[in-house]
Amino acid sequence: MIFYGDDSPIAALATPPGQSALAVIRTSGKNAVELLAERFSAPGKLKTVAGNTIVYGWMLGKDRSRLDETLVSVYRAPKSYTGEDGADISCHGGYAAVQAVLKALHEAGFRDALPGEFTFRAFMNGKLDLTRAESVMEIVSAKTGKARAGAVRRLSGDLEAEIRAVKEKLVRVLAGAELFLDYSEDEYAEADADERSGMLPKRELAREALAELRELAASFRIESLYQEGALAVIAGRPNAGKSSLFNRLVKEDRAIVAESPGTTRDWLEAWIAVEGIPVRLADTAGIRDSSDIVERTGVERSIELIKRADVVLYIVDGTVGLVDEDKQFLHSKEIAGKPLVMVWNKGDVAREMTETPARAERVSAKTGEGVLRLSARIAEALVERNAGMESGRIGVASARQKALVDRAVEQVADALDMADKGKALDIIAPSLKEAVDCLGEITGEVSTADILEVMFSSFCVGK
Ligand SMILES: Nc1nc2c(ncn2[C@@H]2O[C@H](COP(=O)(O)OP(=O)(O)OP(=O)(O)O)[C@@H](O)[C@H]2O)c(=O)[nH]1
Ligand SMILES: [Mg+2]
Repeated sequence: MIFYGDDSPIAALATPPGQSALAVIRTSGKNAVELLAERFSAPGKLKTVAGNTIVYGWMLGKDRSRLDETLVSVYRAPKSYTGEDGADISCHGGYAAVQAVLKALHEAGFRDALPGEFTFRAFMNGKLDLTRAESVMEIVSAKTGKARAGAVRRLSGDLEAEIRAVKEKLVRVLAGAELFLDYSEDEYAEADADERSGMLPKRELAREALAELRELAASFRIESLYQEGALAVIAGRPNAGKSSLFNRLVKEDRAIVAESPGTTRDWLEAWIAVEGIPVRLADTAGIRDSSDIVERTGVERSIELIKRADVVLYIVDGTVGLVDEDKQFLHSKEIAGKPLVMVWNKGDVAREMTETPARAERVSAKTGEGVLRLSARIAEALVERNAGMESGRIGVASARQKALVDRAVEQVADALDMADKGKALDIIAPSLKEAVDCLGEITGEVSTADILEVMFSSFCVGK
């Protein structure tokens, strides 16, 4: 059984397996450089160079035969990602080359790294707090520039600083309260009458902290919008031009377009980036009553998909205008309360726009006219739905962080509520203490082995 948290020498491929020009194999741990030197063509050099130095040489087999030509970046504790001694081996990116080097490392005494074990060690050695450790995986999986930018801010410590600042406020409130708890009765009698009646000193500071915590909790939805993305479903009557618009937005001829209504049956999907938001765009079968069993099944599936959508793009054929079937559907329960973007399509030949249930965008899937404006509308609808964060502020990004912020909000709100009701300080203080602990858990000052293991095991190997 292998556990996180020792300092044994570990190795892992940090780049995707497969054929590529180069691959990077990472190592870290006790005596990592010395062990590596046993299978390196220039062992003396490797063992004596200063940290952050690159050494050229060959990785060698058991029989000293050459396995692959490499460049080895040597790191010395504590100046490394993990805070330990280690080396990154840049070798050739073929399957056999990588396997040969890994085998040599195993023979030299390295074991395979567990998922996230490098970052785990970095955390344990005080190189990163937990918010920054989590942001490492966010960067690895970021699908758009905005998602990456948010993750980079967290990696740079912006969220850590924000959490620490709120925590600091609560600690000051708590310190004030504990001072009062320590007072003898005489001293208490002399205490400021205002404070005494309030029972909880520095209550304004607690309120400030609560407001900031609430803002942080609300920021989660917008952050996860950029990290996880959203589902946008194209709907409308047959022949409105849904598939044409899908192709236009995907920038590829994916969906079949035809003059006959009822062309699309199975729905299609593709990921696109809309103003930095990863959007899963789905093209569906045109909605109408049909006697054709295949088409009818397609329509049922469209409706199922619409129910799950984060935003619906409802396409109207601008050469026909809004007809009863459109109106019926737009007032149906499937679409009620959903963010809706109306599209007046076939703008190149369409008639004047008439009244629609929501402001419509006039576009032409054929010429591309109006499509940029449409993208902006889609982004707007998604952001509005997830609003709650002042722009420019950094948000919480993981469900773990969100749950802890929520608990802190609850505890501080409880504490303030009790204070307002004139409850004694010794009853109020534990709630504040719990809130402080929650915030400490977000950054990892307070943490248990279980939590860490669950968190890091979701990382990829080699990170
Ligand atoms: N002039 C013009 N024709 C368009 C435009 N968009 C779509 N069309 C035409 O309208 C017809 C139907 O287009 P589709 O994209 O297949 O329509 P759909 O909504 O996917 O239809 P179903 O899959 O049957 O529900 C095709 O002949 C397209 O060439 C447009 O912006 N301008
Ligand atoms: Mg279609």
